[in-house]
Amino acid sequence: MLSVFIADGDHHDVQLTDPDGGVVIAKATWDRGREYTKFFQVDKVGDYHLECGIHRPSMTATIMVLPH
Ligand SMILES: [Cu+2]
Repeated sequence: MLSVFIADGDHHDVQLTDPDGGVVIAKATWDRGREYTKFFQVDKVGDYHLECGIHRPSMTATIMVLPH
């Protein structure tokens, strides 16, 4: 589960991709003052990238998926 509260910046175009660049959470606009909760499943080990298309490269996050 990914839970994000948008504290700053009016709009963000956010997308989550898997280690091969495949889309896990489709690009959507997230707005200030709202909380977004997304559920997703991982089927690959590696780095998943959360990125805002408006504010990259500074507004990014990496979710590391480790082997079980
Ligand atoms: Cu942004």
